[in-house]
Order: sequence, then structure tokens, then C-alpha cells
Amino acid sequence: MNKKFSSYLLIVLIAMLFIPGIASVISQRNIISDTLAFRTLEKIKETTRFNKRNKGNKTRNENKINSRNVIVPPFSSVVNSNHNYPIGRFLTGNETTIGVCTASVINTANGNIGLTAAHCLIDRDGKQYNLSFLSFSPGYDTETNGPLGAIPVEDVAIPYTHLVDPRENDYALVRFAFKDPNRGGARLQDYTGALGWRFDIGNNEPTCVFCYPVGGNLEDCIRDSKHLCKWQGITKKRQNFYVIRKVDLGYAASGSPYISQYDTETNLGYAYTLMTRYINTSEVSVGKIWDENVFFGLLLRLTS
Ligand SMILES: *C1O[C@H](CO)[C@@H](O)[C@H](O)[C@H]1NC(C)=O
Ligand SMILES: *[C@@H]1O[C@H](CO)[C@@H](O)[C@H](O)[C@H]1NC(C)=O
Ligand SMILES: *[C@@H]1O[C@H](CO)[C@@H](O)[C@H](O)[C@H]1NC(C)=O
Ligand SMILES: CC(=O)N[C@H]1CO[C@H](CO)[C@@H](O)[C@@H]1O
Repeated sequence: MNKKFSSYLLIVLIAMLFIPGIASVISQRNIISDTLAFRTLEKIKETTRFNKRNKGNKTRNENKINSRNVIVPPFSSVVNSNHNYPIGRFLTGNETTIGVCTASVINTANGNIGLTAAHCLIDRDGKQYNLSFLSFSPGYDTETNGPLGAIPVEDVAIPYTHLVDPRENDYALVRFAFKDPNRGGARLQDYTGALGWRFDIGNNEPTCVFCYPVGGNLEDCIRDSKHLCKWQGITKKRQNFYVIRKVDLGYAASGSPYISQYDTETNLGYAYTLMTRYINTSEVSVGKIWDENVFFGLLLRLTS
């Protein structure tokens, strides 16, 4: 088979594999050179836009019955208190395809827990990727791994509702197989620091987002999935989502935390949602409002 053609086929296959989580998909080998890939991805993205649904008045209030509205503060690195880098590049996929997403370390008692998009962890059929192909590099930037290199993933927890309906609860937690390089028994967050997290964020929240985009329209950054980019602005709260208006965070930004009270001195703040996808028709980058009980359920599955 013609080489160019087969590479095109592969890209289409990759794109198909990742629907509906198309936002995160790239192929390492073809990402820079093959503009055809982008056009294909764009096309598919357009066909997988969100449907506005009205699920029989199932509002957040129902979920709120048992709501605790927990607020977990950020956690500062104990290994080097002046250096926090909780956000990193997250690789996913299988032997033949590689997807790039963004993930972050969040503050937990376990200390090795990260946050990313659920669609970054499963294929089109809802089948979970083999864990041995997932890795996380906190502090990755400018084509270079962070200080700790690429950390394997030990386990993941995906909301069951997302497995049934990919439009639901597109967030997930992962537990890293972190081995302390100094063998002092430190946890990942003791090195990287960790974002706080909360469920009480309202409308018009000043927010920072860090991601490794491909495509999209973030300004002042190299959007090749290898450079850490930053967006800063105000998010809007809708019924089910937080949205960033008029900004396409791009592919591979999937899983990027939306951070409230981001402190440029410490690189820390509170995650309250994460990038799910860009909806072209309404020109918004959306993050699902977390269900507190679902979120704690995920944490329990990884830490008990
Ligand atoms: C529930 O649905 C009904 C009709 O389907 C509508 O009139 C009502 O406003 C809805 N209530 C809420 C809280 O969405
Ligand atoms: C990896 O993903 C590709 C693209 O969908 C697929 O063709 C291939 O069978 C997958 N490989 C494995 C081992 O699952
Ligand atoms: C995951 O991939 C590894 C390495 O290729 C392989 O040894 C292992 O059997 C796979 N696990 C599953 C559940 O497929
Ligand atoms: C790929 C695609 O269809 N992009 C469209 C997104 O929406 C803008 C305007 O809303 C169009 O100009 C683009 O062509």
C-alpha cells in the first residue's frame, strides 16, 4: 500500500478510536507533518458535538441532597517548597496509537492521585486502555519531561455513568505508581505539590487553565502538545458546565484543570472542573460540573 495513504488510514483509525473524546487525540508520528490529520480530526469533531439534553428535570439539586461541599486546600511540595509543578502531560493509547491529554496532581491523603478527563482513559467502545501505555510527566514543558520523568499509572477510576453515556461525567482519577527517587518514602505530591479542589464555584470565576494544546486558538503559545500553555480569564457557569467563551483550548488540552485562586508564586490553586471538549457551534471550551458524590466515589475506589 502507498505509504502516505496508509498513514492517512492510521490517522482516521486513531480518530475513530477516540470518539467522542476526540479533543485529545493526536498521533505522535504524524502530528507535525500531516496537516491532513488535522482536517480529519476537525471534521470528526464537528460531528460529535454535544446534544443539549433535558433529562427529565434531573437537576443538580437532586445530587446535592448528600452534598458535603468539601473544600480541600492546595498542598505545597515538602521536598522543595519553592517548586510546585502539579500539572503535566499525560500519554495514553495503545501500542500503535498515542493520545496526549493533560493531568494534574490533586491533594489527597494518598498523595499519588491525579485528575484527568475520563475520555482520555478509554477507547471508542468504552474499553479501558491497558495501564501499561499510560504515563504522566508533571512539569513537562518545551518537549522535555519534568524533573521526575514519566510516571506510570497503577489504577484508574472512571465514573460508571461515563461508561454508559460518554457525554456524562467526563472526569476521572488515576493513581500513579510513584517510586520515590530518594527512597525516603515521599509521595508524588510531596515532590510536585498538589492542587486543592472544591465543588462550590459559581458564575464569573477568575480562572487559570494550563494545558498542552494542539490546534485551538490559545494565543502566545506554541500549540504542538509539547509546550505548556496558559489561559487566564473568567468562566461562566451554566446548568451542567463551566464554559470558557470564545476560546478553543485545543486538542490534548483534555483533562486540563480549571483553577480558581491560582497563585503565580506557588503555582497552586483550586481545581473545580477540567477541560472536556470544545463545542464549535457555541464556541466554548466546556468542563462538566463535578458531582461531589461521584468524585468521592472515584477517590474511594483508588484509595481503599
Ligand atoms: C421540569 O420540566 C418541566 C416540563 O418538562 C418544566 O416546566 C419545568 O420548568 C422543569 N423544571 C426544572 C426545575 O427544570
Ligand atoms: C490500538 O488502536 C488501534 C487504533 O484503533 C487499533 O487498530 C489496534 O488494534 C489497537 N491495538 C491494540 C493492541 O489494542
Ligand atoms: C498490557 O500490556 C502489557 C505490555 O504490552 C502486556 O504484557 C499485558 O498483558 C497487557 N495487559 C492486558 C490486560 O492486556
Ligand atoms: C471546523 C469548523 O467547522 N469550524 C467552524 C467553527 O465555527 C466557526 C464560526 O462559528 C466557523 O467559521 C468554522 O468554520
